[in-house]
Amino acid sequence: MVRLVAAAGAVTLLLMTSCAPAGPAVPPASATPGPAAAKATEPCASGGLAVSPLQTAPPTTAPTATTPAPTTAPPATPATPPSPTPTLRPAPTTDRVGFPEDYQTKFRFGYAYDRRDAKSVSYICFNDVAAAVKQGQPFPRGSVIVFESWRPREDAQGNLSYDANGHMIRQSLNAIFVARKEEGFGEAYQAFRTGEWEYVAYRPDRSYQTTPQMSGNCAACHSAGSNKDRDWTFRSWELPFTTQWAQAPLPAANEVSLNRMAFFPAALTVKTGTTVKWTNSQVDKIDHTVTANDNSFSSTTLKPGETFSTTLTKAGIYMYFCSLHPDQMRARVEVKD
Ligand SMILES: [Cu+2]
Repeated sequence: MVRLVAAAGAVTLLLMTSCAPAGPAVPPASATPGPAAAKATEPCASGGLAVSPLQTAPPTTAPTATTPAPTTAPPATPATPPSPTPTLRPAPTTDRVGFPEDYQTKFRFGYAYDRRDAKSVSYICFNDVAAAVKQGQPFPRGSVIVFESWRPREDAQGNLSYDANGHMIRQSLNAIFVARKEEGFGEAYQAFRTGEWEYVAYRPDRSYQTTPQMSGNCAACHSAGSNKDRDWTFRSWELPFTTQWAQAPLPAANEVSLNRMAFFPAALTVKTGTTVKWTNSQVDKIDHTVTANDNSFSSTTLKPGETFSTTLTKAGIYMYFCSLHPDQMRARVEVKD
């Protein structure tokens, strides 16, 4: 079978949505440029399953940040995370990204990522400039990357449905994250600048989900979770060149995934005496920690694929965070008798 792989990397702009352990193993990132990626030839909309109902999907609620509701303040300890950076970070005042009209027919399909942990499907497409990038190389100016976030089909019990190939079925389009790279872009993000990328997110009706003025969060997340060697994208140097599809594991009972700069589920309830297990994604190649605000438990740095477990013997609500990404990654586990 001819693999049309790759286009470029995928980026993914995540915003504070997701992140979880990985699906298929991916090769180590290479510092040297790999072979030229086979140019993706499939139109964006046909790379996966059915054509995306861009016009008809109703706008849905924006993904919520993982920040859990405040609860009883934990005792002050060295583990207490710093306060999150105020929401309004420096950002562009105007939209220089632009809704990419006709991207479903004119852009190239990059890859799909079934986020079983987050119950979403990430669907990545590139314009021709971005699709022509070679593995290990930065995206050229003029690159536009689209990341559709879909709600997957579930049955009446809330179980995910799969097609004959084992792929999650895209049900409704939630948001269209767009990143554009142009000369001089990104400077407005100041300390959170990620090269020459600027970010915006739209709803299917083309209204803003994340305005330019609020897109500092996008830059901050890419800045914290990626780096210059990856051109500030996520997974772009590995995944699209090896497969056009990946699947994050569905966290088992009493387990939490660390993926895409977030914990899944962000709120977990267990019985007293339960051992809870956290697993870092293998896809994103980002280190994380699992650290309780009150320091009642803490992992060491978890490399991709590594796990941390702790037995929670005392009832209560435990707020925890990633000490490497305290602005983006906060969650909670409630322990009940
Ligand atoms: Cu982290």
